[in-house]
Amino acid sequence: MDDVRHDWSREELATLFALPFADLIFQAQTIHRRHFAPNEVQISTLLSIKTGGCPEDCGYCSQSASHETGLKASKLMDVSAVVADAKNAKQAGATRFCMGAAWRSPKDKDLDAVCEMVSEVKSLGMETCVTLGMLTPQQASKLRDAGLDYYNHNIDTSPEYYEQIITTRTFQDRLDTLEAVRAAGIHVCSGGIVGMGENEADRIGMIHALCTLPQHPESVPINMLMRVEGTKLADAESINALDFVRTIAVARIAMPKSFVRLSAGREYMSDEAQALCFLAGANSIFYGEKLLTTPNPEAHKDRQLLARLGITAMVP
Ligand code: SAM
Ligand code: DTB
Ligand code: SF4
Repeated sequence: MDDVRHDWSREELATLFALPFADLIFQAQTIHRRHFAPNEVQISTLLSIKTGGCPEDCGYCSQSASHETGLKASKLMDVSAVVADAKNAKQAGATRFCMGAAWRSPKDKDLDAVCEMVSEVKSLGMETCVTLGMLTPQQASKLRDAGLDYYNHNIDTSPEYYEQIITTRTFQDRLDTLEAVRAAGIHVCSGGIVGMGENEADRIGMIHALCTLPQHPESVPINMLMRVEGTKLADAESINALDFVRTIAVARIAMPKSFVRLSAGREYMSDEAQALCFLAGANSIFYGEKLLTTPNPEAHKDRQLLARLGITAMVP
């Protein structure tokens, strides 16, 4: 059954959010089982290949030069060090390696080094993903030619709430890069962050923007804000676990064939809350003790949790 739609209205998504919890989860689980093996998750590991000193002012981010977070800025890593990290991630069980850089957009010289990282990590037999900020169509084509599988570029929040969070670029800038990535034939990874003081209408607006794209992102990360001391959002009102699970469920229903990633924030979630996220259709996680600059559950804890839930790692 083809239940993939691109004509969702915000009202329809609002109706889903308002369902009794069990009805929402039942719908999400039904759709999940139609398209995916229900007890498998895709496993990615992150590495910050260029940390801090970013000229953008994203209110949530530890790496923005506008924030005093005590984070030490560093240069782009050497290709050999990145490959060594990727080998460790593969050994630990990750099948995708995601490399993130704190750039507004890559310089051409830096892009050449990233292309080298992509082709070397790919030759280890891993899927590759990078997130480097805004791209021109030419830069996207270069990454494609290097063999890049996924490009991560989040829309972060609703179009309406966007300028409360970021003033150095527009929502449309994000859409333009997503279009360049799609046109180059690279898989799109795009999602957002909740727990930034947004309301339910913003969560609806964020999912609406994703599920009405001409093609849904293959991967949709839903991050719970990691509140970082020194950022504008250090004291943002957190989202409760059940509202977070609802956000995952609505994303699953609205984008039936996409991987929905339970992303940042697992470090502070109970096992039970994570289990509900999987039940709501999340089928991808970041694995390994660190996200980019903030903590993630220890690998042994995750192995234990997945084993207790009878969930296995997906083989791509
Ligand atoms: N600089 C590039 C960009 O912003 O597109 C790539 C790296 S950036 C750190 C990647 C994504 O991480 C952001 O778009 C945002 O969605 C997410 N992120 C950053 N800081 C976060 C935080 N404190 N909590 C949750 N997600 C966060
Ligand atoms: C995504 O959606 N989440 C990841 C990845 N894409 C690049 C990043 C999470 C970052 C959390 C904050 C940090 O560790 O700095
Ligand atoms: Fe820079 Fe990306 Fe952080 Fe924004 S989210 S400040 S663009 S590293």
